[in-house]
Amino acid sequence: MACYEELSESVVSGMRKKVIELVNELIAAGHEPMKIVNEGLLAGMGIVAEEFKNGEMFVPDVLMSAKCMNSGLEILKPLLSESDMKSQGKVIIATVQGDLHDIGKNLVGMLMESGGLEVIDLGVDVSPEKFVEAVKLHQPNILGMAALLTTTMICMKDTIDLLAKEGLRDKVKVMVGGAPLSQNYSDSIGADAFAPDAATAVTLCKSLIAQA
Ligand code: B1M
Repeated sequence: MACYEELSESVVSGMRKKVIELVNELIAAGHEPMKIVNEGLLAGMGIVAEEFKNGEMFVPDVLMSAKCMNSGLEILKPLLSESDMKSQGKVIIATVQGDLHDIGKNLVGMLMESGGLEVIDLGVDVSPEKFVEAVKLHQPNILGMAALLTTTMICMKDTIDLLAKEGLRDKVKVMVGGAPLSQNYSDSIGADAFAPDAATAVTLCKSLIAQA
């Protein structure tokens, strides 16, 4: 008989077939779909985020776990009520102009989705104008910018300045991240938060949304 612990362990281990099998077994046994999400899939991703932060798990394993979680969610989605599906907040995320690195940004986006946030990913090489246009269109709680090159970090400031020029700066919280960044740099460009890793990004997003 499948249990939540076995399901969360299978997410952590990246065993996609097992996750699908266990989710189906739990549904067939009459378990509440939202409980399967929270106590099985999300519990597993919580462990993944923590282990990744502590250097006990690496990028490919995290991606496998995220795939497992998504496969489980796909089965459960049609069974979840509208209120179950309500997102905890909306995040726009992208890599800044001139920068094509997206591995870290994708990881952050996946963990955010796993953590119950709605994520709109604009991709890579995104200009300040595109960011601002997207903020106007989607009205997110958080605008997340990633940069991996010292030469592209400055685009984050350009975007924040353009948000201010367009009267949008107080409408959205700005989070920045990427290997060359620091808390000092984030402060110097007027961002609201800097996350050194994906797990912290999720925690910070949620606390920024809760504070607003
Ligand atoms: Co590039 N590259 N690269 N590269 N590349 C770096 C960044 C570099 C440090 C390598 C080096 O020289 N040692 C260097 C930058 C030097 C600098 O600016 N000072 C560099 C360079 C120079 C270049 C090119 C210019 C090389 C060339 O063509 N001459 C070129 C630039 C292309 C461009 O962007 N215009 C280039 C190209 C590439 C590839 C295409 C080959 C490939 C990218 C593939 C891809 O992303 N799809 C690549 C890669 C893979 C790297 C390294 C090796 C790895 C980056 C990575 O994915 N790390 C990198 C060296 C390194 O970092 N050690 C390097 C793993 C990832 C999980 O970590 O992205 O830091 P990271 O994300 C973390 C955190 O930072 C944080 O959470 C993530 C998970 O914990 N985080 C956020 C990230 N985004 C966040 C957003 C948030 C919050 C947290 O909120 C919004």
